[in-house]
Amino acid sequence: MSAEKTLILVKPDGVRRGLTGEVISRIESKGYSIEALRMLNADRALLEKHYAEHAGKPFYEPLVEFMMSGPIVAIVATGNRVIEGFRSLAGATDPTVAAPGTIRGDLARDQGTKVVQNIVHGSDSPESAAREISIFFPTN
Ligand code: IDP
Ligand code: MG
Repeated sequence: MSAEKTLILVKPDGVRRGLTGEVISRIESKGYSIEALRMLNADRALLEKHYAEHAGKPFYEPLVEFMMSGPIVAIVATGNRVIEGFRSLAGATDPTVAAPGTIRGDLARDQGTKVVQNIVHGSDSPESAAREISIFFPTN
């Protein structure tokens, strides 16, 4: 059976603050492999596809604007149960209450913005992972 894959994004706040290496280090230190990686400036069309499930929510437009505010780094990581494992490394969505020891708990906090700036994205299911990987790595 081939190893599971997930799509991880270092969001613009993470890239701006120089935390890309820290995020990659945590992924690799946990034992997952980096299979693909690219830095890009995501445009609205790409982000609207990626965040389609959130369309209509109050934080949707701020989220899309935030994700266009600077470069992001897209990563495909692999390993058994990597989807669940990376969500665990990332911590809770709200960085104020994300557990210390997690990426969001250690490295992010509430900035008083309309959208929560929390360093990383990680796919939440095998279906999301396949869909999101095909958006960011169309040839994979
Ligand atoms: P996740 O990134 O932990 O999977 P989602 O619910 O998928 O969280 O939300 C996507 C992103 O939208 C979050 O990472 C965060 O940046 C932002 N977000 C989610 N819920 C809220 C909210 O209630 N207020 C502000 N921003 C939010
Ligand atoms: Mg999500």
